Amino acid sequence: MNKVILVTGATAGFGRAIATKFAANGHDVIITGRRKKLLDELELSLKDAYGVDVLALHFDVRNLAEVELAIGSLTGKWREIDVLVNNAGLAVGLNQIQEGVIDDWERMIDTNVKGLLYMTRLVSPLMVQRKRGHIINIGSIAGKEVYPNGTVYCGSKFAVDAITKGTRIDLVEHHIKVTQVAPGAADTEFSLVRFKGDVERAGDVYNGFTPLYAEDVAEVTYYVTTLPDHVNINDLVIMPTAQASATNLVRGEET
Ligand code: NDP
Ligand code: 8X3
Repeated sequence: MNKVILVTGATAGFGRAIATKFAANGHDVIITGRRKKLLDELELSLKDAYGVDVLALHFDVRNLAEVELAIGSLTGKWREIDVLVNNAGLAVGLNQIQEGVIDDWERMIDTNVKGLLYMTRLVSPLMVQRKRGHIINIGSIAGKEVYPNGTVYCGSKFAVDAITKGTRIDLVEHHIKVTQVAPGAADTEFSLVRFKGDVERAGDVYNGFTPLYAEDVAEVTYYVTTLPDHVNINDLVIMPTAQASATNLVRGEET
């Protein structure tokens, strides 16, 4: 049966790969993000390659009015969202707390925590009405372990961990699955964003080991939606083989 999947942050990285994976398996996708040109290109390429229906919604998850407008604009089958993937997120900066940049903190907390909450608040009632649905929050190993200079990013992802657990408790009586997918180091635009466009510094993050790729995360995100109705994966941590924990990464050998 084909489903309707809404993926936030589909213009790059995991979100783009997740939308592609679902479309490749015949599902209709709602793709969202701030970069309209990339969204429009993805819409065309998914329709063309897989013949599925694609709806591109251009908004910033930090802006409640924009989120309300976007979800409020859905009609017909697009309101019957089977899977919400709360993926939009970012790290900005890498500093000790006493030197932290307040604007960086606000971007992370507003996107990773409040944006995810806005989306969940607006989409979950549609699922409750239908007594079906699956919410997948993209957390991080940074939501399981704190690492140096990552206080606020880690704090935002610990919040995603807690919000995922609470959401599951709230929605269990409505037969709605809630899953967290928590990846380790993955080569996407993530580090370029964290280091504010510094290509060299971003590239160094992935030197000397084989990181996760967006397609790896898309694979497991898709997998958790393929299980029988009575089975839910609560929490899935996916790491590069070369990475044992947030701070324990073996470099020097490509695996
Ligand atoms: P990318 O930077 O490649 O992609 C991030 C996506 O989020 C983009 O599509 C971007 O779209 C979207 N986004 C960011 N801010 C907003 C916003 N305010 N409103 C709407 N969309 C937004 O990073 P990843 O794919 O790596 O990251 C995806 C998620 O995975 C994030 O939550 C991140 O924290 C998490 N993660 C990443 C890991 C990694 O190592 N890469 C590991 C673990 C978790 P646009 O700019 O067009 O708005
Ligand atoms: C993103 C990966 O290494 O910053 O969540 O935790 S890391």
